[in-house]
Amino acid sequence: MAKKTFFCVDAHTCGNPVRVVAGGGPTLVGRNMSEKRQHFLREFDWIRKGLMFEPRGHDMMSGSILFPPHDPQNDVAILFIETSGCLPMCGHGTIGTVTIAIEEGLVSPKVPGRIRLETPAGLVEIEYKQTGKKVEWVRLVNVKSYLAAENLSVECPELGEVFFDVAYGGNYYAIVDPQANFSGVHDFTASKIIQFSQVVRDRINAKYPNTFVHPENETIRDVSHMLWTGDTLDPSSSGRNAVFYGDKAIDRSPCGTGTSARMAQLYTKGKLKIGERYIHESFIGSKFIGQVQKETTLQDKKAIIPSIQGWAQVTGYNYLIIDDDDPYAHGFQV
Ligand code: PYC
Repeated sequence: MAKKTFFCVDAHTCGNPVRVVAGGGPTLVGRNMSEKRQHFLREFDWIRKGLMFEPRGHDMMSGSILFPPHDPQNDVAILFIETSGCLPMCGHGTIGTVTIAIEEGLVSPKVPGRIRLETPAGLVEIEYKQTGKKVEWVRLVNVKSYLAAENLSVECPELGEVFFDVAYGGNYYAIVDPQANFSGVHDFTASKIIQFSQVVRDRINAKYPNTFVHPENETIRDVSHMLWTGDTLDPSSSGRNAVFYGDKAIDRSPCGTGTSARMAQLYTKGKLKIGERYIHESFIGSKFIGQVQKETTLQDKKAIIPSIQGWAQVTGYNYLIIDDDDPYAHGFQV
């Protein structure tokens, strides 16, 4: 019989959960966070399942584990854990983790107000504003993001032929804009979007195998997320989305990697300029401020460096137990 205890600090970023494992995490082997992510998936995925799925978590649960940096110039390294797996990069997870790490004293940045964060997808540079104990906002400069494909289609029950673009912002997103058979997220419930997304994402990956592979890291591959767009709730916002991830989740935040992918798509199509702010609304109406920092290249592809700004709120402390005697030690999904 084995019983493992994890000390977790919980928060939400603009409504979406973030659970940072501050005690009880594993020791991982690897020269960088991409290699450590592979080690975690091989040997420690039970920790993710136990802490993210019911009965300790839920469909939207998402979190992280912090590690020492591999390059002494950097402050900290991160592994993202989620119901969907271990993401290469997670924007809302970064904003929530930085808020927790600073407010709870888990990280001491070399330069106050700035953090150099090693993620499995690459280095992410962060700025944050702290007043007293409270972190008011976090802005991250994300990994290179690019439009990978335009105007592809698959068939979806009820909707018929659905057209989409694919863009990378730390994960690969199929972006579905309003079109003949889809009027926009404003006309659909979250459960309808989940129902469509489950089928559409499977069909995309079956129809376009080995197509969406990161040019510099082949462990990052395939469409993992769907981003459906539509009319904003607040007329001053630039766009609204419903981002589907895992098997049943709609992001409650505007989604950092999704906003990065969206800005890469719009920039490449000439619909967004360098320096222009992109206020992105989530399905529940919470907002991130996105911006295209500059144009760059990713091998032979036109790419952007996006930044994302948002806020998070700590919600509690949790000692969670994963006991081998518990039939649901490693979680379940219904
Ligand atoms: O903010 O990048 C993000 C994210 C990915 C999945 C859920 N949120």
